[in-house]
Amino acid sequence: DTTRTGRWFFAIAIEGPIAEKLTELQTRWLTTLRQSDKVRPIIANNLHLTLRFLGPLSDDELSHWQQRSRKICAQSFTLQLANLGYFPRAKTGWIGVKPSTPLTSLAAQLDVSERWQPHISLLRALSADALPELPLPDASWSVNAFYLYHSDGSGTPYQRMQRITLG
Ligand code: 2AM
Repeated sequence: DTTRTGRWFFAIAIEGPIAEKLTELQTRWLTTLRQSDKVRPIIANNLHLTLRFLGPLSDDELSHWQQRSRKICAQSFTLQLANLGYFPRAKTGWIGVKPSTPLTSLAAQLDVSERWQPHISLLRALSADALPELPLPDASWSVNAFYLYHSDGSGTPYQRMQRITLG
């Protein structure tokens, strides 16, 4: 039963010119590191902003979330890149987005916790005491959809299982 394994999550896909800018940022960030051999940049096809992490799901749970996502009522909105950040426990380097009401209200409809911090992960297995001083891409773009993603845990590109269009 494949639906019981792997990880499921709702996320906004990062694509096209924004993914290109973030790939360049990954490269620039890597060059600031003394020891970059272990660090794993997230491949361009996998760049995303997680709205709600679900983990492994049973068939029933999967259909519950698919139905719920179809009922979501949200308009398209603009995202804008912000600061760099680092999660020490997850050893993940990321870029944040400017907080915005439409993003928060979309996340709220997916029962996102109070601790949710919208970010786009860029580097895994990163050990960092400080964030580099890098010129950040000044990018804003329109979000018209999000996806239910599935990851089989093998590091291959995430599968987009369902597209949810915003109004
Ligand atoms: P991350 O990008 O900060 O690592 C798929 O694993 C996505 O779900 C990733 O974007 C990951 O966040 C996010 N996520 C949130 N909570 C998670 C958890 N407990 N375990 C794994 N991934 C989680």
